[in-house]
Amino acid sequence: MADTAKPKGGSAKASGSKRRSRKDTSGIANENPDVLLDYYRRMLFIRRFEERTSQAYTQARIGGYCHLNLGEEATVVGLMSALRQTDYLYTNYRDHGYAIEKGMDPKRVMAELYGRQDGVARGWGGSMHMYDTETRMLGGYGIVGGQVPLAAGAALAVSYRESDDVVMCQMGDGTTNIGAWHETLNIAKLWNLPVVFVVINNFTGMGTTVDMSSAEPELYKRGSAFRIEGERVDGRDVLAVRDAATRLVERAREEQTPFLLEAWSYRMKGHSVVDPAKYRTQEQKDEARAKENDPVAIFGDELTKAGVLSEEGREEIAASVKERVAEAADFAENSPHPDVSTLFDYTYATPVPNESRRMPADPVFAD
Ligand SMILES: Cc1ncc(C[n+]2csc(CCOP(=O)(O)OP(=O)(O)O)c2C)c(N)n1
Repeated sequence: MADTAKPKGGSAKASGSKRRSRKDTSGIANENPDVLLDYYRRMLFIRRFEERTSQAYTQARIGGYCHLNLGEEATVVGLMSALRQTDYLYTNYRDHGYAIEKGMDPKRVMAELYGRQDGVARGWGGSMHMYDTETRMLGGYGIVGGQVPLAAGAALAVSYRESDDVVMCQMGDGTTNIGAWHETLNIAKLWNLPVVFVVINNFTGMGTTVDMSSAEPELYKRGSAFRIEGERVDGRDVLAVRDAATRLVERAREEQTPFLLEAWSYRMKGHSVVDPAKYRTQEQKDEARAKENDPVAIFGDELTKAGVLSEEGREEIAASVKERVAEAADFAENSPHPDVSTLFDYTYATPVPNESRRMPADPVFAD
């Protein structure tokens, strides 16, 4: 069981981390510069996409619950770089970056956020329910832990069909205290299912810290009750996440058995767009937004220092990302609202009249 980075208990302090040293850019020197720039571009895209989402939400263009990947960009890009296109992905409601990274068109992801007809789920799912069978992003779940047994089910199907695909199941730290999490890990190991459970430890489930809620705050060890090997990685470091995830995904594929990866990073803002995070002290807020904890800034600076990214190149990437995000927002803005008559389509197996005056408990079908 590896411990490659070490947050102190459940607090937002991350001292003692054995992260790849930022002064040492030798790791970067061995990488293909185009790949590195691609990671940087993708991380910055998620950052700007989420900022735009937050803005659109405050302008009431987006409704419902809305959770952002701000501060988790390196984890999202690192994890998705470890998957093959045919591998499956399940996530919690903090899913926008994952949907884009798994291959969904950002324009259609934004349209989904706006609740419009061209959205990936025709505007009916919204922020928490990005879903697309083509790219094998199988959701986007609002119930904490809801995705965990489903991911095991998909892994059972994969193994039953003797395919060599792997299922990745993303979740937050709070999810590890949901009953279904324990049941699923048990059966996943018992039945040797090719699934990698990934816990994004941002130190809090809403406002409850890990050490307030987990008897074993070293979350990657929690699979040991089921003999599932775990690793912990610094989720601010895109290369470290990619390497750890690749290692476990490939082992799951080869050995046909589950693994557990914990990636820790800071949630830059509140739990959701509307949460002012009053439960955090000013010091904790500053720490969560500090430049040295910002995965996008860290990586950009590393690339600049290693001579991979010039100031000019940085500006160019920033401009093209800005343009693509604006395009996504324009696309969403111009997409029509779904027609009210389609409200119950795909909801029930049998036709249900869209009777807006029908009250709860009124019979669905008239005699
Ligand atoms: C079964 C269930 N209980 C409670 C909630 C309310 N709730 C929504 S998000 C959340 C916190 C989950 O935290 P975590 O798993 O750490 O994920 P994060 O938000 O940090 O990504 C809670 C309790 C819910 N959606 N589902």
